[in-house]
Amino acid sequence: MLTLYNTPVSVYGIKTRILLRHKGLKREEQLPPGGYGSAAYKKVVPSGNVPALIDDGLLIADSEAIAEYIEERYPDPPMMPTGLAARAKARELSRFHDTRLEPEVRALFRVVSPNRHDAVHAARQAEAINARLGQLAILVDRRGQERGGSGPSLRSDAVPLLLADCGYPATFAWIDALDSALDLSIDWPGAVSAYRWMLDEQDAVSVTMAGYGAVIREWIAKQ
Ligand SMILES: N[C@@H](CCC(=O)N[C@@H](CS)C(=O)NCC(=O)O)C(=O)O
Repeated sequence: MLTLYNTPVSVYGIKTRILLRHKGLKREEQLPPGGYGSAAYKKVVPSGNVPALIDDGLLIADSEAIAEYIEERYPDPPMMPTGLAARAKARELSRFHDTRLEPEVRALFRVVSPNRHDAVHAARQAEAINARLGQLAILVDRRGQERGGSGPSLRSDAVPLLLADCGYPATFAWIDALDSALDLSIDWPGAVSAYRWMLDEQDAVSVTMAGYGAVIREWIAKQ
């Protein structure tokens, strides 16, 4: 049995839950003692962040490290394509989520409270998110190969869901919720909407994401 330190609202926690569900791996979830970033939790996970996974006594923090470990330790069903180029492009897609798109979304958390409303910051982040969605459209649109898009086919019947896909559903849900709360005028490129629908058709995504919109709205209402 795997142990996952997680909080219900964590984007990277949802990313890891989707991965574990698709792999058919059972987990026991624990809230970080004292909350994430607390001294008590840092005694267990030195960086203090969630998610963190314990497998057979081995503790791993960071969702990317967890994902790559799980893929090597539990290779069935595979969640990486075959071939050097496709594997490299899959890693690129995964890093794009964690280092490009999601940080622009997270930057809105501090202005979501009506008491801390900042229209200039919200407008700047909306522009940044729209720019990132435009870049993502190129990455997920296979026709965009010559412009740096995915190029080699990443998905197949044997690999319908990639490690790289698992972060996106939660971030897309946050964009929807923040767009409603802050009126951001988000533009969803057609290729990103098609990618999103394709992900939603995966059981691991639809089952894991059920109820997450309500968790986000509750978090926003509490700010
Ligand atoms: N790159 C990390 C990011 C994880 C992350 O930012 N987690 C947030 C919750 S969604 C967190 O733990 N924040 C508290 C902290 O970093 O101290 C990963 O992929 O796991």
